[in-house]
Amino acid sequence: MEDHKSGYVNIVGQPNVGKSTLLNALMQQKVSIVTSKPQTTRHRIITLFNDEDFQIVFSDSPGVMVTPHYGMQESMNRFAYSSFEDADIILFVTDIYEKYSGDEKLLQALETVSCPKYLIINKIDQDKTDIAPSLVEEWNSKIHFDRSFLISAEQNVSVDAVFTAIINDLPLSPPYFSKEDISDRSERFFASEIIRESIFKNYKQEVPYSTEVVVHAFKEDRESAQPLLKIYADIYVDRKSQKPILIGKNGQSIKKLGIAAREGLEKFFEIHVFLDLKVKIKENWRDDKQLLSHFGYDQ
Ligand SMILES: Nc1nc2c(ncn2[C@@H]2O[C@H](COP(=O)(O)OP(=O)(O)OP(=O)(O)O)[C@@H](O)[C@H]2O)c(=O)[nH]1
Ligand SMILES: [Mg+2]
Repeated sequence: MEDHKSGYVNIVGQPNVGKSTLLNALMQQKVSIVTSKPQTTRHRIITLFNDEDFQIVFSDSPGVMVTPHYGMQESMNRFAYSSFEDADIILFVTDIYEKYSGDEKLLQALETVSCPKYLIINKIDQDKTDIAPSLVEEWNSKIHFDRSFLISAEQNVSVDAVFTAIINDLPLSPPYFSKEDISDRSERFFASEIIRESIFKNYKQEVPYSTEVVVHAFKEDRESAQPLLKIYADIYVDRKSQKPILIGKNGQSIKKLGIAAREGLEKFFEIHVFLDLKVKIKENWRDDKQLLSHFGYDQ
């Protein structure tokens, strides 16, 4: 136990750069939802990589925003910035499309944090003009990073090098969590995230951003001949006009959503799933303190 290593490895960066994709690649399994839209991740999600000699406490976080518009986004930013407070190692993820950021608050947080920090330039699989090395230089001329990596989280390029560096830099410490655990989040949370991922993938414009998913019943049906997980979830929208959009003509859209979400849930929980989705309206929930707290956006 004296040689045991453990610590918080916190993934931070701007929206859509591939933070959650990197987390999944490091964990070697899907734990965080990924979509092509920015602001997919809304909470800090702790997941554990357990081994006999070490426990990595990974933390995924929302992408930091310069100007949050809703109470919900302010909370997301608070969650993101809290990642600087308990980090043993910071993974700052950016991609080949993002130039040195003008987000002073983010840069200052990166500069002042004293733990090892890695610069991770992602999506090099799309780097047709070989711009990545100059980006490493540019970022390092502004902030001192302890290590720099060019990776493709999606195609698993050099993710192993990041993992090896983490093990090397992880402090000596007993484990923070039970080695039986894989996350600090409940199965209901993961279920609601997987449903939300399908909403992000199936709807356009404002709809994904104005929805919240709450799983209110989650139970394994042991009576049925085949093991079956029953999940009942409410989808909250923040304007009346969005309910018919979610449901679609003759219920076509929500049916399509249900099929996609069920597939994602079955893959994650490795069991047949019955999914019941209801759409409810909570006007302006994204700015309603009480509802935000109810939906888990306070800290
Ligand atoms: N080509 C390419 N695309 C990637 C790579 N990594 C992530 N992506 C894509 O980039 C998009 C955003 O990925 P996410 O992992 O959701 O990004 P994120 O930083 O967690 O985003 P937020 O949660 O919104 O802050 C998705 O469409 C991913 O498929 C990569 O290495 N190469
Ligand atoms: Mg994310």
